[in-house]
Amino acid sequence: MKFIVNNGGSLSGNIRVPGDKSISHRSIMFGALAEGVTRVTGFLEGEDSLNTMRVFQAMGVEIEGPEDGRVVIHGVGMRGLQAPGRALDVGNSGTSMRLLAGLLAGQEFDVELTGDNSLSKRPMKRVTEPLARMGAKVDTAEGGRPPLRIHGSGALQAIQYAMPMASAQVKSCVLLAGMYAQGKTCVTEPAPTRDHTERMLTAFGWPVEKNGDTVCIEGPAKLRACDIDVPADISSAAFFMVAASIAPDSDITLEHVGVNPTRTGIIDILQLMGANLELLNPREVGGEPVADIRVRSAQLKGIHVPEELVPLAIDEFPVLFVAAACAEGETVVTGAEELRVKESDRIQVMADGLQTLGVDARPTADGMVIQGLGANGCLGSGGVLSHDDHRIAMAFSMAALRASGAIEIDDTDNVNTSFPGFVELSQRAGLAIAQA
Ligand code: SPQ
Repeated sequence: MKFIVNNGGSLSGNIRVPGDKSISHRSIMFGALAEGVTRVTGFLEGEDSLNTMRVFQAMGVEIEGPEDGRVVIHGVGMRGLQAPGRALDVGNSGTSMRLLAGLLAGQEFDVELTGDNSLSKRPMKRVTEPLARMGAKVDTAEGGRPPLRIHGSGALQAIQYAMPMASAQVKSCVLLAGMYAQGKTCVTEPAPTRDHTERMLTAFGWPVEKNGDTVCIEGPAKLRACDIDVPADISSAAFFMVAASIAPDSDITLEHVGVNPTRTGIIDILQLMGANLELLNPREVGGEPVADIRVRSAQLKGIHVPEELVPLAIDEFPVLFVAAACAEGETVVTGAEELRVKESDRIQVMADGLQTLGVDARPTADGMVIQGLGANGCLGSGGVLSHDDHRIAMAFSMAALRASGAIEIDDTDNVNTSFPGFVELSQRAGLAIAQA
């Protein structure tokens, strides 16, 4: 599959992007281990969260749906999972593999986790190392890559873990393993990262202690089923925030977006660049803050992105680089080396694509320096490669709004991992996009 996006256009109307991927994964994990029936609405029916769902079905959990975002999970309790009898394939999903590694290390059976080509290149030592300290035995392929072979022992030791990098997946992995350890497991993070795991543990009735940059849980305990309303994914909404900012005469409202403060770096960064964003009707839904976001066109300016905002916007950098290319002046991103180990090397791949479109984008070890084209500037046209990375494909789709001709993006199947219906919703919003 490829996208062909004709240049020009503006965005308008009200749209709701699909459910939050991070929250959808966690709703299945906690719902499966809880006692009782968990009802989820707004579930992301994308390949990544569906893979998490299939994994638990393979371990004997009855899950109904998804149907229009509704999922019903019949929890089996902390000790109710069954050995799957085959390797568990999580496809492209780093979140599934890293969180499941922690959760499965606490089981009494052996299990193998595999993934697709892209996931098989991603680093897993970051989770196997703390798990080994907890007494888990996890084998990896060479260089700490997938597949992971997890030898269940059922008995883990609680640890105090200081994470070497700001990663919500590592933090969540250790906390999930900590549910199966005797005593207090604590994780300290070098910078705040998304806290959906902590919020959901609390919603399911497991006490969570938060002290500055350290979060602790104590095992053993039980999870009690609850209802979860998944808000629209701010990482998916981000494409339209940038699109409406860079395309002239745009005025769009993104409905029911999750605005958890550990995820709103994109809003802060765009506002520093001069974007016209308004948060309307703020409310709280099932322990997560939600708002409608109105975005109107604005002349963006280049900035040095504050490093403390980087982990709070980590998945939004592909599209932020597009915003920087349309801004007036220079944008500098530093402290973002984690971008190199996502579904693709998001620094190199974005720099290559932007250069193909005539932008002066210079990759650095931990970020990028981009010379913006300014108010009257136009990106070039032609073919760019997504390297099978959903966020790269969607970011370059938005670039066409300010290009001199059509942009063609190769290998776009992967967009279904996080944003099913992307083409149709983008067309409705005003993008001249087709797939072939
Ligand atoms: O699940 P996956 O493939 O790792 O997805 C990505 C994405 O762009 O959708 C990253 F490539 O999101 C991660 C995110 O980057 C989802 C996530 C989570 O749900 O806990 C945390 C972040 O990863 P990390 O490594 O910073 O913890």
